[in-house]
Amino acid sequence: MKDLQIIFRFFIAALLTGITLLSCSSESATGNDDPSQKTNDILVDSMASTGTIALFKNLAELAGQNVLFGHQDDTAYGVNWWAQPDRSDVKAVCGDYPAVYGWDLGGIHNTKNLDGVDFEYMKMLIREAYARGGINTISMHLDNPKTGGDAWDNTPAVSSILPGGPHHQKYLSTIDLIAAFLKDLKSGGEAIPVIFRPYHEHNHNWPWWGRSACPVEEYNALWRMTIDYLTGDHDIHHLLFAISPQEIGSEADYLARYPGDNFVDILGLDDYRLYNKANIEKLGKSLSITATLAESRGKIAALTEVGLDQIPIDDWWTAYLLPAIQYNAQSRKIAWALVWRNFSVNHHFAPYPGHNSASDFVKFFNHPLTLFQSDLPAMYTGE
Ligand code: BMA
Repeated sequence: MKDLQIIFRFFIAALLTGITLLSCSSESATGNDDPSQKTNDILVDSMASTGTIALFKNLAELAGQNVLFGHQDDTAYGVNWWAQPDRSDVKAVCGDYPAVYGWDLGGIHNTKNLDGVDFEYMKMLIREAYARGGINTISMHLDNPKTGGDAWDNTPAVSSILPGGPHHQKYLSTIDLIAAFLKDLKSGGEAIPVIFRPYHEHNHNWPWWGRSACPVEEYNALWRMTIDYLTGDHDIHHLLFAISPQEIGSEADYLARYPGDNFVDILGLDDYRLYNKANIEKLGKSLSITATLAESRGKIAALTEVGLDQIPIDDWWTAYLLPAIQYNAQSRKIAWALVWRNFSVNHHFAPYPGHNSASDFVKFFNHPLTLFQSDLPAMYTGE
């Protein structure tokens, strides 16, 4: 066992050296002219904080051995409760918090996000999750910047917010609000590392940054502009950048809308097709494709969104989700799998006490592959 561990550590060290060498061969997206401020050669942000670099390396080390469980808005609310200290439906069912906590900055102009979570309260929950050693990931269902409609208003808008466009400055002021939120995520003066996942599901048609509303060049320009603005103008250095197309079928499919390796740290996948057994293979293959692409680029893969609304299948966790993740040696290399929010009895993706899938979820929790909050090693330290 010990020998195996030594061999494994050697393998990981070799992998990380490989990652460094691979990344050295290309300019970092946010490369700074002043080499003294450079902290790393492996991330999008060449000035990323020590904790952010450690988070990436620790996730890379865990991937392949374990899969972290994540849940959107886990501690903010659940089925039949709202904003209660330390409460979590996941914890109520299995005794532990998730390892990954998802949040969303849609509605950043208001005091509450699009789903009613107060932004100041969300900051507090992010700090609490970090204090427990958990991992925070942030998506953004931002309103359509041209029409003022919601994220699902797919009236073309991106060309109008790119440099030179009539809504460019106004859009940057929205990103200023995002930046202010991110800068406020501190613990003892140190910025809390966050996995930032903007403009998700961009190969589908529903959002204004989606396929029908914006050509690939515009999407890539939007992605790069946002990242450059946050890391450059705002000097924010505690982010890992995750991209997440939805339900892809091939490598070409995945890369059809992709801003480039210099702008992506984590290759995610969102997939909501796991409602029958035939689709276990579909998800397994998609994960395998995603993980293989990530591996060849020195990046991390993740199942950034997955789930079945209301989970009407009693053994969904161990007979659907686990087999999809364990489909092959590649698919199981994803670092985490995050299910969506628990809003109500009619809209939830994790079980709550008394739920028909609760006992199967406990089996999923006890499975050696899955990691929850208390299973996590220190994620923000290490060489
Ligand atoms: C969707 C639903 C919506 C919600 C949105 C953003 O999948 O849960 O109710 O507003 O995500 O969280």
